Amino acid sequence: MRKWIVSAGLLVMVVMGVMFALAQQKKYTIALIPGLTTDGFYITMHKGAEAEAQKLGATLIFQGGPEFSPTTQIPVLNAIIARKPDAILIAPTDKQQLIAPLKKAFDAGIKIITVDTFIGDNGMYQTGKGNADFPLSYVASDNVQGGRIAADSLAKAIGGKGKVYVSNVKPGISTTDQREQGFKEEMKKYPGISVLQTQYNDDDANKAASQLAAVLARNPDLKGVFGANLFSAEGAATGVKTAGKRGAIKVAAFDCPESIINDIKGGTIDLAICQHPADMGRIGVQYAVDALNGKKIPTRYGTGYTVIDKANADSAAAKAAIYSSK
Ligand code: T6T
Repeated sequence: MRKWIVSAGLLVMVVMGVMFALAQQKKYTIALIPGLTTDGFYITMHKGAEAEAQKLGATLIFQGGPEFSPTTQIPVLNAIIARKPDAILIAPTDKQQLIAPLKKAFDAGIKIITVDTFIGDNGMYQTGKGNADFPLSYVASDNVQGGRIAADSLAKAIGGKGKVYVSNVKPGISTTDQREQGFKEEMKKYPGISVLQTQYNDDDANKAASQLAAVLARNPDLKGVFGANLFSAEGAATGVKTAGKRGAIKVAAFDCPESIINDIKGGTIDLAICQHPADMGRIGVQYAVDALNGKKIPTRYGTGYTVIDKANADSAAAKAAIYSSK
C-alpha cells in the first residue's frame, strides 16, 4: 500500500513537471496596434515591444493604420482579431469609438492592454464600472502632468505674461485631451497669461504651421505656443521660423523626434517633453505575457518623462530620450 502511494505521488509530480514544461514552451502571439505606423513615437514603442517579445519568446505582430484615425484603425483591429492573437496591445485613436470594436476582441477571449492612449473616461480599468473597464491595464505617460510641465515652462519662458495657445490634434484622443486639460488648469496660476482658443490640426504639421501664421495675424503680440504632440509641435516650430519670430514666440513641444535637439539649440523650441515609448512597448509585452501565464498585473503603469532644454541638450539622458524614425 505504502509503495503504491509513493509511486502515485511520483506520477503526479512527473505529470505536473510535464505540464509546467509545456506551459513554459507555449509561444504567445501578441499584436501591437499603434495610433499610426509612420510616427517616430510608435516606431520607438515597436522597438521596445519587439526586444521584450524576443526576450520572452513571444511572437509580436505590428500592424496599424496610415493616419491617427478610428476610420483606418478599426479595420486593422478587425483583421487582427481574425488572426486570433493571444493578446492585443493597442493605442486607441479615440476614447469612445474604439470601445465597441475592442469589446469584440475581448469577447473573443483576447487579452487587451492599452498603451499610450485609453478608452472610456479616465483610463481606470477592471473597476467593474462602465462599458470600458475590460482592458487589463493602461501603460502610458501621465498626460495631465505633462500638460502642467509644459504650462509652467512656457509661463517661465514668457516672463509670466502674454498670449499663448495650444496646437492640438483633435478632440476625443485621451492623451492630447489630457495634455490640454493639464496645461489650461496650470495656466490659471498665471493671471498675466491668457490662453487663446485651441487650434486643431488633425495630426498634420503643415496645417499646424499655417494655423500659427493665422493666430499671429490676429494676435501680433502672441508670446507662446504649446504643441501638444509631435506633429503639432513640429508644425508650430515651422510656423514660428517662417514668420521670422524665432525666440520671440516661445515653443513648448511634446515629444522628441530626431530634429528636436537642433530646434532647441537653434532657439526655435524652448523645451521638449519626451515620453518613453520604448518602455511602453516593453512593459506592455511583459504584462501581456504575465497575464497569459495567469499572473495578476497592475491596472496602471506610468512610464515617466525626460525634459530637454538648452541646458541639458547635450547630455546622455537627452540623447537616449530621442525617438527613432525607422
Ligand atoms: O504624442 C504621441 C502620442 O502620445 C499621442 O497619443 C499621439 O501623438 C503622438 O504619437 C506623437 O505624434
